[in-house]
Amino acid sequence: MNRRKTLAIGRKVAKLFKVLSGKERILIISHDNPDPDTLASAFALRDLVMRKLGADSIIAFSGIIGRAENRAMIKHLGIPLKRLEELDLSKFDATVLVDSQPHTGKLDLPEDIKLDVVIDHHPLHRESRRVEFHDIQSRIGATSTIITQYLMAEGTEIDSRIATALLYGIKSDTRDLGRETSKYDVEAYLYLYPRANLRLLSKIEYAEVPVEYFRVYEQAIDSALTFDGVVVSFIGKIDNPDMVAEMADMLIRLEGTRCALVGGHFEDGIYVSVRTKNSDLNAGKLVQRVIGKLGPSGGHGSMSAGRVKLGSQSDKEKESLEKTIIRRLKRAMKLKGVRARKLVE
Ligand SMILES: [Mn+2]
Repeated sequence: MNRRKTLAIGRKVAKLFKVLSGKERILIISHDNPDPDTLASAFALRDLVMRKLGADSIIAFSGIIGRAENRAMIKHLGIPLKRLEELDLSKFDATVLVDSQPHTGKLDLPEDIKLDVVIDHHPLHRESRRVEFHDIQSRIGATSTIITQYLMAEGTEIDSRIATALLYGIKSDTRDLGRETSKYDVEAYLYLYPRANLRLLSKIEYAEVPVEYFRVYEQAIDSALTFDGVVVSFIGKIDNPDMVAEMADMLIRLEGTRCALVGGHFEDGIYVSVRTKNSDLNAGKLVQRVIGKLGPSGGHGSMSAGRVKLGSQSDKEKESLEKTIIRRLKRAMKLKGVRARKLVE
């Protein structure tokens, strides 16, 4: 970072500290079903407020930590987490949200919660402007980059576990700096790299997976249908909602594919994940057209997600919802009349 940028970020951090000063117990909330970027951001921010302000701080999440890599990250880096629903929120005097914003598809916050700080890299939601400290930078590839900038401006040494977490947060959100990456992500990455524990990073990235993982892989491939550059797969019941994103990441790699959509049933919803390859195809807008009023949705340029809320529908009705999703996707992708083919016969 050049001197001017460092100064500007230094002022921003000073404002953050001002908003949080005197607060004794700070709650940091990740988005639901937390991914590496939200976990790393929360972990680093917790360390920062504890060191600088002497505050007590807890990281809380809702949902499930599904991916084997994410579980390995928590274990190897020692990220302390609590379940949001088990906490008495009245015991905290400040609340921080990282890598998400209120009323987005990625987050089901308790109604009465008041946010003091929001730090995120998704498109700005109007409501975030009302939060006393909001730092929303949609051109940046990862919230971990924003937090790394705070640490760079601070200029103090970074603990290697925190550097490893932030490095992995950037790596996973930007797919190794290859997707939606700004020069600031590259800069933060290079700053963190020599400070990170690469042996632990490798243990996280190549974490062991349970046999269930391969079952879902088989299901995703077996159910996949292709429509002229678009791949769709509904993978049935899943034991963690991250699997739809993971399978969409896998299917978008198919040669000649512009868009991949994967859906799976988890608890009371159909979770949907969308990936696009061309920059003229916005995955966030696409998922909104597909999900519409069926539930919350949102995302970035090339990756997005949504959730269709289910009530007590029969299996048949659930199947017809999946058909609706496919029909809307075909309409949005101008594929009317194109017949489906099985990906693998
Ligand atoms: Mn993120």
